[in-house]
Amino acid sequence: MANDKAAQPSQLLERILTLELVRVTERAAVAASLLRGRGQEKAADKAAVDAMRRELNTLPIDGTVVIGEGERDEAPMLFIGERVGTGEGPKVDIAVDPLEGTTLCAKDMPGSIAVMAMAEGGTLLAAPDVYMEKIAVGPGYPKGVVDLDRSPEENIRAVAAAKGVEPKDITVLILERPRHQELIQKVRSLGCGIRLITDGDIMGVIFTTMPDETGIDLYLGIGAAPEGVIAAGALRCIGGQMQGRLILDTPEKRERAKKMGVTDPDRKYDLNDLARGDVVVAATGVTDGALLHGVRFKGGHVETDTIVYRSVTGTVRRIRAEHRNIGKFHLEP
Ligand code: VTB
Repeated sequence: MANDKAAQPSQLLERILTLELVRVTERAAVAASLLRGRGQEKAADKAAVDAMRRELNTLPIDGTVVIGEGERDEAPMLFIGERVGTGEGPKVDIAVDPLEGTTLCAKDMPGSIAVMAMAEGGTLLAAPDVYMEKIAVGPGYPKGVVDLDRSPEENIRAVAAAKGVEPKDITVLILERPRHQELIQKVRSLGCGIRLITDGDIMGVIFTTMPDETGIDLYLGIGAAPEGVIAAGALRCIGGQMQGRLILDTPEKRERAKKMGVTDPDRKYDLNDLARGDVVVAATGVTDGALLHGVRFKGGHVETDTIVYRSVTGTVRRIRAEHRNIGKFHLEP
C-alpha cells in the first residue's frame, strides 16, 4: 500500500498501461479465435497480428518491437525494430507473439494464446528467431538449483532434493519433438513423469510457477528463442529461475545473431539477462487451456480470459471480460 501511494509517475503510467495491454491481447485472441479449428495456421496468425498491431498503435507509448513476427524483410507487420504506439509516452520494448501455438489454434487444441510483454526500453534481449535451450523452475527454490551446464539428471536430482521428494516424484514438461528423444530417455531413467506438449512453451515455462495447480516442476528442452524471452518476462513477475542459450549452429545464424547484438554465441543467459527491467506480460486464451479459457461467443457478448503479470509489484491479475461492444473487434462479417 505504502509503495502504491509513493508510486512514481512512470509507475503510475505503467499501472494504467497494464490494463491497456490486456486490451491488446484480448483483441488478438478474439480475432484468432474466429479461425479456431479451420486448419489455417497462417490466416489465424495474420488475424491476430493485424488486431494486435492496430490496438498497440493506439497506446500512448514510444514502443519498439524487440521480439516480433520476424525480421523486417520477412514480416510486413510487427517486425523486429518496428515502432509502435502513438510515440507520445514512455520508451518501451515490446515483445509479441500474437498467436502462440498457431497449430493448436488451427486444430482447435488446448493451449493457444495471444501474448505480449512490455518492458522498459532496452531491457529485453533482442533474440533472433533461432532455437534456444531452456531450463526453468518456479519460485521457492534456492538460487542456482538448476543450471544448463549440468545434466538433466543432475538438475532433476537437485530440484527433488530442494523440494524434499524423490526424483521420481518430479514432473518435467518437454516439447514433443524428435530432437528431445535422448532428453526424454534420460528423464525417464529417473522415473520422472513427463508432460509432453505439442506446442506452446511459453505456457510450459509459466506452468512451473504453479506446480500445485499444473503438476509441473521443471521445464527442459529446446524451443524457440523469442518465446524464451517472453516466458522470462512472465517469470520475472512471478518468481522462479530460468536460463537460456541460443543455438547458433550455422555461420548464417551466428551472423544474424551478431547483427542483433549477440557478441558471445555460446552465452548462457540468466533470467535477468533475458528480461532485466520492469516488465508487464499479458496473455489471453484463444483455445481452452489449463490456465486460461478460450474466447467464448455468447448470445450478445464475447467473453475473454486474460492473465496479466507485473514485475514492479509481482501482482498477477486474472481478467475475465464480457465484451458487449462487439464492433470494437473489427470482425469480418
Ligand atoms: C516452441 C513453441 C511454439 O515452436 O517454441 C516451438 O512454443 C519450437 O519450435 O509454440 P519447433 O516447432 O520448430 O520445434 C512452436 O511450437 C511454434 O511456434
